[in-house]
Amino acid sequence: MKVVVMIPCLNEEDTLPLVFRTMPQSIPGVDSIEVLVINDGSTDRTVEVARELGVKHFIHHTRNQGLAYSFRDGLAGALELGADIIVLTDGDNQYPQERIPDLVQPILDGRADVVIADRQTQTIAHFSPLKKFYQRRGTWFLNLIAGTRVPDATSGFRAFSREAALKLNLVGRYSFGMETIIQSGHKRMAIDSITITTNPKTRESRLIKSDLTHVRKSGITILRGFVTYKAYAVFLSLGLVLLVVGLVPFLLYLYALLFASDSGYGGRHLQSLIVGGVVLTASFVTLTLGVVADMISVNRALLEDVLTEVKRGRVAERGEPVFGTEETRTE
Ligand SMILES: Nc1nc2c(ncn2[C@@H]2O[C@H](COP(=O)(O)OP(=O)(O)O)[C@@H](O)[C@H]2O)c(=O)[nH]1
Ligand SMILES: [Mg+2]
Repeated sequence: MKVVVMIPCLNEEDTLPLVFRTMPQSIPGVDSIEVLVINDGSTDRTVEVARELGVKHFIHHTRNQGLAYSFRDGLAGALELGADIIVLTDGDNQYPQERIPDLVQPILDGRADVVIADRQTQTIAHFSPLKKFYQRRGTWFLNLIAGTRVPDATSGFRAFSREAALKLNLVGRYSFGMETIIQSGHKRMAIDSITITTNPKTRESRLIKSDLTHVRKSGITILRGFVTYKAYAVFLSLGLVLLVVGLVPFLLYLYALLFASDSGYGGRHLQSLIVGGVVLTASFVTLTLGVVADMISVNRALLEDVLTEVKRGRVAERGEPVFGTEETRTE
């Protein structure tokens, strides 16, 4: 059983040594712990510092790619290293690395595919009341859409089973944290959480420039995830609403045409006919789009399956044990 701890780093020379100070040397039930640093175009001594700290595995981005791509590349890299469990932590020593054994335990026990640490944001002193509010509402909304019960949706202290890492296919450039939850929820992975206390702040968050931008971008991620996985439901409900709205004036016109004696072929209700016709057309287009979206989502599901198998094959080629050792495969 191998645990790979991945640390995406953008200029973390000062704080990386602190991260290693609390890194566990051994975990019961785990044979080896390896660290993978994703150097996201750092311009300081991050890489040298990491080497001095004994890091052997690196992924280098020649130019800054952002945290989402760093995470995506880190997952792929960790799989290639033969990880059974992949842990994500920050390079700014925000998270208590000494809790990694607790974080991976639900996966070791076979109870979870994904474990997300709950920072108990309502108790974090340096979070403003507004940030706490967004945090609570955002997490609530995300859970609603993803069908999950994650207490802290934006926490960056997480563990993934190999199977989860194989199945996650991330496309967004922002909020990979939320995107992973939406996908995990949709793919019916078991998500667990443990409560942690974060370390005192070492520096300002570089990711979250302003609360409002964060809310806007997270909102887009959530909506996009919803439309991606629930496209049919979105278009179908919209189409049905439009159908009902369009039918009312249309039927009014029909009624006038058929039964009102003075209407002159319903002439006085021509507006109803126009409005009804336009709305009914919109409804028809929306329903058709729903069918197309549904077909695209079938395609997406197939492509994702292929991608997962390609990744699995690549990991297997390396001579590492593929997920699904004999015992798990027969379960
Ligand atoms: N801000 C930022 N962090 C990055 C980037 N690429 C990798 N990281 C790393 O991602 C982690 C999270 O960044 P941080 O600023 O602490 O964000 P926060 O913890 O979500 O407030 C840190 O370890 C960074 O070094 C990037 O493009 N921008
Ligand atoms: Mg941080």
